[in-house]
Amino acid sequence: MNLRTNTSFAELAALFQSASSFAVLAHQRPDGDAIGSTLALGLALKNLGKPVRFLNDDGLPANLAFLPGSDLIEQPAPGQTVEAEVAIAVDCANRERLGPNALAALAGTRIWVNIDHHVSNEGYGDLHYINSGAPAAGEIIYDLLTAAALPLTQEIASNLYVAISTDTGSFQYQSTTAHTYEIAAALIRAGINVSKICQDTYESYPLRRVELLRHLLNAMQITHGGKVASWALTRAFAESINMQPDDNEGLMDNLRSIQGVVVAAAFEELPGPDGKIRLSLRSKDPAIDVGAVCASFGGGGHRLAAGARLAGPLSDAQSRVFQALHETFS
Ligand SMILES: [Mn+2]
Repeated sequence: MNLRTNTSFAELAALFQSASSFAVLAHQRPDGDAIGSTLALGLALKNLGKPVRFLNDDGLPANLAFLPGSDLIEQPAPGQTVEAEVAIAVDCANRERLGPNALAALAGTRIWVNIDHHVSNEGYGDLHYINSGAPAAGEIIYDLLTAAALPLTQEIASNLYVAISTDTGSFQYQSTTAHTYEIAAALIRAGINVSKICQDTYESYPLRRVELLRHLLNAMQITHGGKVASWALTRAFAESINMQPDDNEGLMDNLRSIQGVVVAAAFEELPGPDGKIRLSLRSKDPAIDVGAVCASFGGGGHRLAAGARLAGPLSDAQSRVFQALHETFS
């Protein structure tokens, strides 16, 4: 719930012109939308001749290193200070998810701006622009850059294309609109190489990811009369293949692709002494609000895509979530 109203693109455009320096950052465990939006906005500000720092608390995931400008992403070290007059958070529903080192590094920042598309966004920051109808933060960044008359270079366009493509399941999810396709057309007109970008995004996976897919296909469970497909990834298996944090990104699409399945659920035993379980839920039916299910476990997200962290052990977390899904269906 946003307690205050959105700022305007005009006000943000004026801030971009008047401020002396910027930092752009996104949520921890960044995905294509987080990094693509960070880079697109940051590069546009850099092209104004302003000093820009590009931060992510978890750094750049290896699978996004093909993005133009990705070498600019810095992972702040504990205790590091980053000087910026304005910090702009993109694609991040709450302040904490920006990460402790990034937040500490930017503690001296004068103005915080929050640009996001998560319905659960708390409206943190001095100025915010939240559009929960946008399928990706990248779509808002495109609209903002256009409104601010900032040039859409090929580098910026490539980052926006990946941001939007990855958050829409390649322009397929329900949130995808005619406007989304119009933006894609504008990005193509800006000179991006779509087939190369798609190959870099969707056909350049490490073998570890295919090992995870094999595990998923062997371990998946179909429950709730065929409406729920779930996968539980154990720490033991993850360690046996030396799994990296982003290796399982998007793998649960294999669960949601099954005929009759309405909700896909992925459980992952996280590393660390507290034995937490990461839950990811995806719904194919707007009447089944997995955002609400995740919120009941202290998490959040969107109606059709959400997540939470639960106390372990794995089997307990599974039965609590299965019970909550059972109640959602009845
Ligand atoms: Mn996003």
